[in-house]
Amino acid sequence: MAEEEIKGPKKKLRTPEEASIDPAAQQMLRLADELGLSTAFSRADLMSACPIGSAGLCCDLCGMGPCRMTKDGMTGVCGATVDTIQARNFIRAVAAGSAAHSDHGRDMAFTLKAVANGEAEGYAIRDVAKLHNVAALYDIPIENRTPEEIANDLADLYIAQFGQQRGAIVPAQRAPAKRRKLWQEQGVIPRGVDREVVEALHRTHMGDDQEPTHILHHAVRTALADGWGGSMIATDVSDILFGTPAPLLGEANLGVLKHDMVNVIVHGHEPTLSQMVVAASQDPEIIAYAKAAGANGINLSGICCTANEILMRQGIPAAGNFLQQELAILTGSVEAMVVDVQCIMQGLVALSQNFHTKIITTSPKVRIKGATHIEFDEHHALTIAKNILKQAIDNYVNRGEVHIPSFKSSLIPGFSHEYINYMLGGSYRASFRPLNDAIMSGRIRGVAAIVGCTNPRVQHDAYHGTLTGALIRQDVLVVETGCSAIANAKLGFLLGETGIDQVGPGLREVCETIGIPPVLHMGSCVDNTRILTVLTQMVEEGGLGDDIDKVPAVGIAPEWMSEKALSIATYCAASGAYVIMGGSNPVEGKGDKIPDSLLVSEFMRSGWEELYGGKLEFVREPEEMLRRTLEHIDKKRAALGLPAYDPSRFGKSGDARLREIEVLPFEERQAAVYGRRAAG
Ligand code: XCC
Ligand code: SF4
Repeated sequence: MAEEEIKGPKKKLRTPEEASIDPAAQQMLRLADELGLSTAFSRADLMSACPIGSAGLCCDLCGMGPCRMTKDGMTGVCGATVDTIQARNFIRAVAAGSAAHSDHGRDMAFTLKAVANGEAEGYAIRDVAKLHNVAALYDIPIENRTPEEIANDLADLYIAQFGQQRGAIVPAQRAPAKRRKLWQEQGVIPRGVDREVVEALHRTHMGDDQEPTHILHHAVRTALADGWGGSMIATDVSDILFGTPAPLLGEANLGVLKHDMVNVIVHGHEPTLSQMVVAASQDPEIIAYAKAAGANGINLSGICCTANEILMRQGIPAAGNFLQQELAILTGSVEAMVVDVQCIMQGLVALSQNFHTKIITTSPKVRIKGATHIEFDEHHALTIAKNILKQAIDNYVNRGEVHIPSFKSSLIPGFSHEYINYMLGGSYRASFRPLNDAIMSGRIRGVAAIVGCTNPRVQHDAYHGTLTGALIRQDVLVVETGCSAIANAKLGFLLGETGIDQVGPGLREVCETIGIPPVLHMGSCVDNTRILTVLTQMVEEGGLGDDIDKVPAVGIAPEWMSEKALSIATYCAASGAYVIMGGSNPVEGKGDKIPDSLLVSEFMRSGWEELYGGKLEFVREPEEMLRRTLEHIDKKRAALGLPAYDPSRFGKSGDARLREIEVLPFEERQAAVYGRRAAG
């Protein structure tokens, strides 16, 4: 076959401006073009997504196939129908996502166990208060016990959640009472994390579960094992070991890379490794080693959720989000990119061969051909982290031409649910009351969580930015996690002062009063569980209904790409949230050609809404995502009997009033401030 036949007609490449709205990314994409190097952006242009597979219409679950459903009434060789195939593909993705998050949680729990028993070099229990709070949730005794004793019990309890066979995973107790009852009735409370994932795989083996709604029922259970299980455990333990995040100043974008220092990027997800690399980079011996190599020290930064983990705890800058991993290498300034698990592109290694950058894999689960492997082990973490950094320093002499974009933005990350609680009421009256009141009065119209990945099939960062900008203008408080948070950090939304003029009048009053940005960075993707906790606390505070599905809130992953995102979407919907996913649609209906292909997506919308009060929709256009978000928020407000959203009622106090007064003639200004004309 001629090459042309394999590749098909020549595809059109997007310009850097079409590919990303980020000027730093655009600059690196121009460089890639000049150097003739490929990135995920150009590869996405050349590789059009398979229209059958991307809509979930291809089944490759057995050797009689793969079977591709392209016409109405078609079935696979085994007789499987379109809707069965779509549901099976979907639950498999959810299972993989749930497995990934939960395995991360498992590793965290094992690290906690090792720390409790003095077997983990370099780690300590940083946040004893959080340890006490979490232990108390499960009646683990606290009085007269050392943190290590308590942590040991908590670690045992958490480790047991993965292999538990019967009963209910314990973190699910933390959901609102009404929600737990509903899950109980539906039979979706996970028994054990691993059990649900294994069952999802078993059910989708050839010749098993073939009723789409029955398959989706288990997809819910598998996803809940992630959100109220593995991910929640990951967040809890990360906070206990490394500290619960609180606001601090950070920076984001490729401009954080330095010309005169050894640049080391940590990329992936688990904070166990990255936190230790942070510690090692501050070690005098390592700094001296870097100086001896002619560098001004070590400059650490992060990519993907690892970036979020160390950004919100130590203020270590984020070099970028998912689609910037290759762009960082293109700068020519990165001595080592240290990766652990998830969202690591194999393309990194091929690209790095054009530069001096060393790709170092560290997880026993992840190797990439051509990368250097230095296996991480939490028992000797500090030694290993130092070894990794020394390799990076040794590589500094090999640096060639460097192109570091100058773009970077400041941000304030670190809004854990504990901090949100505290900031609203102070140490003595910490509560969600002020937030609930602001929503009830209409100052804040509602809450939107904009989360998830970036995807080269849509313009990088564009949907995150457009939606966030539009929502805060309409007085919707935005909370952020994952790569979306980094996108909005780069756009300057995560800073109090910047963009405050682009905020609706009511939300602006709240932000000015409390001193917060209109967009709150709540962490990495496992930290979407912090959003579950915030929603639960809002419910428990009162005034916004008795369950999560009553709260005027929406979750959006406008540029999603990973299976983890599908798991998150599913557990949020089952927790009562309205979830909108952009980009591609793995259960896309081809109603004109295959009417049955609408059944699965319709069930996720109306079926789940009936059962759980939450629903999942795939929407391609950001304008439509925005419209549905506002419509949903207003509908929920009305159902609670809250006043309809009316921005004209707010914005007359605080800084806005000050700005009005500032321009008045002196005497009127005095009158406005003191309520009378100045004497004399
Ligand atoms: Fe990966 Fe978590 Fe997606 Fe970013 S947002 S591309 S999953 S790093 Ni989670
Ligand atoms: Fe085809 Fe059925 Fe095998 Fe799937 S399980 S590949 S539909 S024969």
